[in-house]
Amino acid sequence: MNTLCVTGATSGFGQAIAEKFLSEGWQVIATGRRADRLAALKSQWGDAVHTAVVDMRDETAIAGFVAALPEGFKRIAVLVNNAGLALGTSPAQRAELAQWKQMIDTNITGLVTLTHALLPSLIDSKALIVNISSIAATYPYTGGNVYGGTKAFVSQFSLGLRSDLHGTGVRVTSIEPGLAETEFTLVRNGGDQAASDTLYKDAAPIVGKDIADQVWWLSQLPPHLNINRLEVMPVSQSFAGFQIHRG
Ligand code: NDP
Ligand code: 8X3
Repeated sequence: MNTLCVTGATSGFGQAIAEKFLSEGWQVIATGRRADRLAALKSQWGDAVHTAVVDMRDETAIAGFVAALPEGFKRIAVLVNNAGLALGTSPAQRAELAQWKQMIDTNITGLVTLTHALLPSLIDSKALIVNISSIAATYPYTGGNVYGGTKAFVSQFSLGLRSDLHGTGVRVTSIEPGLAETEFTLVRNGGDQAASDTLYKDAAPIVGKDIADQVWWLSQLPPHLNINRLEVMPVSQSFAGFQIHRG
């Protein structure tokens, strides 16, 4: 049976990706910090899912998680590095350093730590690695500062991995979504549900299922094809101009 490993499977994209692959008959390794959400997934899907509480900022926890993968879940066909977050919307000069560090520790350090630990086995299984980046990797916006920087890293690291893994059969894709209604904005704004609702209101944003369907499509491509990056926006979202300060 094919196995998917997805980080940050307790909500949003990660949960939708886990559920999509489970519903298609795959085995899934699902991680996150919230044990109750992982327990709910486990109780619904039983032996098809292996859950593990892993804080992506904790290198020891990541190593322990990889070492403790059950025998039947060791051969991973698709790794989705999804766990991540944005914190704050303030411009750099008013941002909190602790929030910047948490984004870097999660979105960059955690992602590369897990990838590094799994790489020998991913090469062995000629796996597909999907890294969840963002449109913020390419398009700057006020208040996006470090979050955008972490996602630029994810996109560039994905291309670098492709280069390094040349000839191994491993495929690497970065998905770069735009406006998507998950718990992302709730987290970014410290639990402010009204701020989240306002952002997505009447915008027909991307939802978790949309990205899960893209990951599924990637997993079903013939093994000679690699999608390097996949930039996805809702139709309601497009581009604005540069800002000019006068005087
Ligand atoms: P959610 O907040 O709904 O999901 C984020 C997931 O990441 C949760 O499962 C959360 O689990 C997990 N996570 C966060 N921090 C940690 C940590 N320290 N250790 C382990 N897991 C962690 O948001 P999304 O589904 O939207 O976000 C998923 C990815 O998509 C992120 O990388 C985000 O940057 C990216 N993205 C989101 C977009 C959007 O507009 N929604 C657009 C583009 C990209 P838990 O809290 O249980 O640990
Ligand atoms: C999330 C998309 O535009 O809020 O990565 O940065 S955006």
